[in-house]
Amino acid sequence: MRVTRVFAAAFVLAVAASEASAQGRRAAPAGEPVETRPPNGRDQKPAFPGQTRAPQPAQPTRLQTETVAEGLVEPWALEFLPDGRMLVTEKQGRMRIVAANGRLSEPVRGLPEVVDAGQGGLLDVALDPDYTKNGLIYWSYSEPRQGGNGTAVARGRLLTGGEPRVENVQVIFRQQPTFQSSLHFGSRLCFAPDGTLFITLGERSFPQSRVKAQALDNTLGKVVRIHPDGSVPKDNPFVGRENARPEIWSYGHRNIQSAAIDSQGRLWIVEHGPRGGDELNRPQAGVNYGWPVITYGIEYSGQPVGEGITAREGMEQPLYYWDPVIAPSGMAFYYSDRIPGWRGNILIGGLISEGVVRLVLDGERVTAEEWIDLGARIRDVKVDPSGAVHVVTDEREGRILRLLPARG
Ligand SMILES: [Ca+2]
Ligand SMILES: [Ca+2]
Repeated sequence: MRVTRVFAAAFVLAVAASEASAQGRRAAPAGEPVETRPPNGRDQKPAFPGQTRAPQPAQPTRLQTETVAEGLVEPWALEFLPDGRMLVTEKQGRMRIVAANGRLSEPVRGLPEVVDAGQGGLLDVALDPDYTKNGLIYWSYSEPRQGGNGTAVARGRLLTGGEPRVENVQVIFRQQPTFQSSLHFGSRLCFAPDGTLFITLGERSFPQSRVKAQALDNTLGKVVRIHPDGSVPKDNPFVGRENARPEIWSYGHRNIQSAAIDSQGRLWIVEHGPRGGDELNRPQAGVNYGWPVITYGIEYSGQPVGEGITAREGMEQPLYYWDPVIAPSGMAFYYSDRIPGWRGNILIGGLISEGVVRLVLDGERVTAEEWIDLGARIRDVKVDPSGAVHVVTDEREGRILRLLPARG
């Protein structure tokens, strides 16, 4: 035990040399929005004041960045185990346990095969709310199937002594229908305080699949809510409705790769928009979030999406949107005082934006937006119990970085 501690201390000294400072990107002065480029949807107007381009905070956050671990291949998701180690997925299909000193375990054995293509692979991971008692973990992945592939969620008991492995693996959810696509799998996993599991999904991107986000007979472009064993909660909004999948919670989504539960137990998501049109939403039971009928932004081709409209009766407006996009990844709420002024903020990993996007909230309104520039595509964001922010970088030689207030 003593030897381990000494080794850990030596490692921290070693990483100290690679510390770099990070701070809010200041393309524009304080009080102005960080985004200064013109929107892609040139003629589009927000539905209410403050729906996009909130001002930057008066003072930029000054942080220091440390490298906690290296050598991960395209890491996708990070979760803390109760003992301080980290569970990390690698998109190509591996899961590893990362010790506090940065040492990587062998890949966890017993995971099912994944389709490692495009956006597909081994994706999110989550711990059971009773993990300390039952050892259960849950993971999402693109599942190879007859005629194509689809997002699936499995669970199993994680054994971390010796060579790590999962046992009693059970698939608890399969997105339907199967589709041949390497795009828009979603898929974050979030446990609500009532013990139900939210799964956020994509619509597989193609014109013939994305329209299914508006239909209730499938699980493309949906948020789904199930019990941990895969059964459907009786109070889901479409239980008992004809031609509707009972596991659906909300619909009309594009590709949700960002999700977190707030201190009141509510689910928040950020979904990837088209060219322009990333959206912050707080999905509520049975509500239609509009894709692909209404959206901000335009097609990658430059054409309007559908009729090119941003609002329609019966379709919910995003709480906030970005045009141009940030390309959201993982997301976390910050409930600590360790980084002053951040309590209650949303932190969103940015792929294109290469850092962390921080949103200050007043209720459901975004009142300020700051970009923490990290110079690398960020794939997940997690806060450890001490209030240190951890991110994984979306790289062939991926890293875990730790963000703390700058010294001095
Ligand atoms: Ca996760
Ligand atoms: Ca929407």
